[in-house]
Amino acid sequence: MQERTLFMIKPDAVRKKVVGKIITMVEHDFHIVDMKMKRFSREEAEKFYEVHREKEFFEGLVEFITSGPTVGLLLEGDNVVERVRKLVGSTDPKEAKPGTVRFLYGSSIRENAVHASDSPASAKREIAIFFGAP
Ligand code: 3AN
Repeated sequence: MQERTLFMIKPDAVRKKVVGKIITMVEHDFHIVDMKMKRFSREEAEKFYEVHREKEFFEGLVEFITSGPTVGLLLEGDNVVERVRKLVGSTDPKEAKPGTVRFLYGSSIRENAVHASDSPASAKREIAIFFGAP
């Protein structure tokens, strides 16, 4: 089934200057429909991560994601949500499989280089926050 997902390069990876390398990995396997650089406001970041609002890492996560620009890629394809999550790898880069983006470019659980939507419903919500409602 054709799906859409949000793939986002986080501020740590932008600071490391690995945006091009990461986009090359994504482009090899996926169709990029739209792409944009964006610095989140605090309000947008809190909305984006609202499912984590009660977690102890929420404040640090919001501070990190607003600390510099991100790059968002809107991807489309069959089963794209699950397939992109495989390319991204585990939340903790130390547990990520070799060859995944987080294995290659993640530094810590918080600064883990990239984000990808975890379901078609999250994708719809996150795409609206990142690219604006269609
Ligand atoms: P994923 O991005 O792998 O789906 P989630 O949705 O559990 O992970 O968490 C969202 C983001 O919150 C992660 N990408 C990571 O940056 C941050 N995060 C998750 N767990 C922790 C933690 N224990 N400490 C700090 N940050 C965390």
